[in-house]
Amino acid sequence: MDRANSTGNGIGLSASSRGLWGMLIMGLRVKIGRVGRSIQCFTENRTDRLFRRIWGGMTRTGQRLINASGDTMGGLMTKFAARDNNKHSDLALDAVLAKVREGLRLSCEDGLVLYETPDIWSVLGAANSVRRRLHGNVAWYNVNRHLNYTNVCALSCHFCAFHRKRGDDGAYEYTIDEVREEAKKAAAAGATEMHVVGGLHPWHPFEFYTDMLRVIREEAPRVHIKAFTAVEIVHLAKISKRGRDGADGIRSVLEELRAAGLGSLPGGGAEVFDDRIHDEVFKGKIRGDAWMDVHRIAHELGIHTNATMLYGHVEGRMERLRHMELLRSQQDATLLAWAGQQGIATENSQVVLSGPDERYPNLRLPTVDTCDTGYYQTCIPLPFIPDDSKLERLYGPTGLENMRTLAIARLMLDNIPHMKTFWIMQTLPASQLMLEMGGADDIDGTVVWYDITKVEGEGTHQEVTVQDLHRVMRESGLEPAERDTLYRRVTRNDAEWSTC
Ligand code: V47
Repeated sequence: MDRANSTGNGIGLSASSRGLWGMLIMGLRVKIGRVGRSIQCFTENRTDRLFRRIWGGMTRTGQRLINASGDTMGGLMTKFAARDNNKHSDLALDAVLAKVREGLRLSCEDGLVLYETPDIWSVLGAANSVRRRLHGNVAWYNVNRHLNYTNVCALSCHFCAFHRKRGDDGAYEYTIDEVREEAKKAAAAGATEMHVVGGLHPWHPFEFYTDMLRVIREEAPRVHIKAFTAVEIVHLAKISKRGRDGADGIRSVLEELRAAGLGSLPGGGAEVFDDRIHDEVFKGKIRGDAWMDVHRIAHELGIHTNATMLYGHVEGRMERLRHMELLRSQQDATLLAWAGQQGIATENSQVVLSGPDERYPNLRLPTVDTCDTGYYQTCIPLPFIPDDSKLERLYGPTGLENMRTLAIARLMLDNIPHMKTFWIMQTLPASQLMLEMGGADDIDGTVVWYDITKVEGEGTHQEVTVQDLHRVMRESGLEPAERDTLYRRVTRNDAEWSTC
């Protein structure tokens, strides 16, 4: 790999942006330059003018936008949320918003009402009120590094612009020594997490993967290794001749990886749990049931995992909702015993964590210290980016659809503690809105290199600084809180960090 040196200290800000404001307000797919430029926009009059036009009198004091009554954007949304209890512009929302208020589980049909209502503000307001029940004013971020160790892949999924065959233009493979160097850099930059995923390399032996984990562990012993999607885990079972052993094979692969340094599993590779979509755009990949099996086994072993949903390609909204429903019912089963210990009522074996405060006599949310099993910590809705893929003819979702989908995921996934926006795919300005008013409580992360997707015309160096993230959150009236991979608060003292 020949990459420019990066200290990872985060001076640069070079990711690109799909024009947020245009997309958000008009629902059009408009692309404007870089995140750098977009962030800069926040400090420029142009944005202030735009805000004033949109928000009727919002203005800037220091870093925050306020209206004449001193409301921040977040404050206004909280008012919207309160208002939507009684006054919203679509009567079809009545029953659904009442359920949210009372902490009752939403059905897929409810989800469809939220998708179809023209009153997106009420959807956002409801998601924001749930996010505040769960996390108050806190917005989580982490200092991380992504390592995409190869783009050589045995599969050729239609939605994916990342994969190459060996020898193709742009194909790359990290050596173990290069992985070691990346781990050194991550530790030097104070990262608490390395997120390691790659293509299904046709020739790497199983030992390559355990060696990768070991060298990261050697060079960066404090850095949590979140590695390998469920798709890679199944691949590893195959190449280590455990593919025919079903759940036992997966279990022994996970145990071996854990012994070599694996800390948790990322949420990638889930796409949309639907066989029709699977056969159309990612045939060859494991199906949804196999993806969920890997996560179930990881949870049984006490390994925490995340979940994604790749939307905005050929799936419909109901298929997204069913995907959420499947994740939710798996999480019910996982958390049932823990909920019993906490005195949380579990009608029909459902574990709803997002209701009014009085429902939770002890802990509202599971933590690594209180829950014996692993569980889905966070969901990350991923908007499909068509550029350079075989599905380039598609437009991908608009800004409004992204806001709505994340908000609906927050409302539907009432038992997954966190809702994360991945700014690399959502853009940083859109992620700011999702944190402030759309139901997200978490953002990934400081990043540095990301190869799997990049917005048109951009390189793979995509980085924000901690200061950038703090600014984004504070401007929204939120309290930035650094976390580690397992959602423990991180405190820093110069170069040292610790969790509590
Ligand atoms: O698995 C691939 C998706 C995923 C495209 O667990 C695409 O904390 C959009 O899973 N357009 C990788 N998406 C990213 C991922 C992730 C990211 C951040 C945090 C976490 C976490 C997980 O990206 C892939 C695939 O689903 N993807 N191609 C595309 N063209």
